[in-house]
Amino acid sequence: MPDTESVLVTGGAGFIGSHTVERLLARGCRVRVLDNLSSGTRANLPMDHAGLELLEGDVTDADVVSVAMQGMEYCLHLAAQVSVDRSVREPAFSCRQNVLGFVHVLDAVRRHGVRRLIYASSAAVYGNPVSLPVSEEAEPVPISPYGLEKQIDEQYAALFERLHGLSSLGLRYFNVYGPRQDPSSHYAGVISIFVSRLQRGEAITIYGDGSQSRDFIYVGDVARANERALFGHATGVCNVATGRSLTLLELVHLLSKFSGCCETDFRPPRDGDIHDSLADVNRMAAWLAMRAETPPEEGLRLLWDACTAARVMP
Ligand code: UD2
Repeated sequence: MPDTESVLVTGGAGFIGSHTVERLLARGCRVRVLDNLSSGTRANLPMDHAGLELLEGDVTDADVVSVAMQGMEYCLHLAAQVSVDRSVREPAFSCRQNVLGFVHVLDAVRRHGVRRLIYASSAAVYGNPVSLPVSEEAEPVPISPYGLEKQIDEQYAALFERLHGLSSLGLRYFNVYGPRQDPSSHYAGVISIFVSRLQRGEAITIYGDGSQSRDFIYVGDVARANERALFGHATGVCNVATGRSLTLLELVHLLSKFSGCCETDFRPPRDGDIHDSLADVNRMAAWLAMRAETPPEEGLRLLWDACTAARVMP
C-alpha cells in the first residue's frame, strides 16, 4: 500500500468522521477534513498530526467543495444534517444540506477525477421494514424527509455511475454508538443518552415497555467499514450493522453492570417509533469482507470508560 493515499473526509470532525480519520491517519493516508463545525469539533481530531488538514466550510457551498476536492484520490462524504426530527420540522433546510450538498460532492468528485466516493446513507431509507432482517433488496419506503433525502442521494450516485462511470458505495448505517456522540443533541442515540444519565445518577426514560430492539453497531466497527469501503471496489449500497439486535431492556441490563442499579421511568412509546430493527449483513460480509466484531459488552465498556474519562478531565 502506498503511503500517499489522499482522502477528503467531509464531516470528518464529527462522531463517525473523527473515528474514521484516526484509522486513515494510522494507515498512513493524507487526510483532509471539510467540516462546518456545526456539530463536529476540533477537539475530536488529532490537530497536530502532520497528515491532517482541516478546512472549515459547508458542503452547500460548491466552491468550497471544489477547493477541498483538489488533489484528492478518495472521498468519504459524511457531512449531513443528521436529525430526523429536524428534517420533519425544516424539510427545505434538510434537503439543502443532504441533497444539494451531496450533489456538490458528486459533481466535484467527477470534475476532479477522484477515484472513488463512499457516502453515508442510513437504515432510515427502509422506513418500517416489512420483514427482518432487512436486506438491501427490500424496497425503500422512507417515513421521514431525512430517509427520503438519503434515498435520493443513492439514486444520484447510481445515475452518476451510469452517466460518468463514477465509482461509489453508499453505506446504510444502522444504530451507531460510541465515544464522541453528543448525548445532549436532539438526535442523540439512546445509548449515549442512557450512559450520560446513568453517570450523573439520573433516572433513564424508556419509551414503551423496553421490548423494542435495534441493531447497535460500535463506531470503531463503522470506521473500519468506511476504510474497507474506500479501498475496495464494490459499488451500490450496503448495510453497515452487526446482524444482531438488542432490546432496550437487555441494553439497560448490560449498562447496570457498570452503573450499579439504575432507576427507570417508563413512558408511552414515541410517535413513529419502529418496534424492531435488524440488518441482513450478508452483503457487508461479501463486499467489505468484514463483520462487526465488537460485542455490546465491550463497546459499552469502551463508551462508559471514555465518558468517565471525559467527566474527570479538568
Ligand atoms: C434512529 C435514528 C433516527 C432515525 C431512525 C430510523 C438516532 C439517534 N436515531 O432512531 O434518527 O434515523 O433510526 O429508523 O440515530 N428511547 C428511549 N429512551 C430514550 C431515547 C430513546 O426509550 O431516552 C427509545 C426510542 O423510543 C427507540 C429506541 O430507544 O425505541 C432507540 O431510539 P434511538 O433514537 O436511539 O434510535 P431509533 O432507531 O429509534
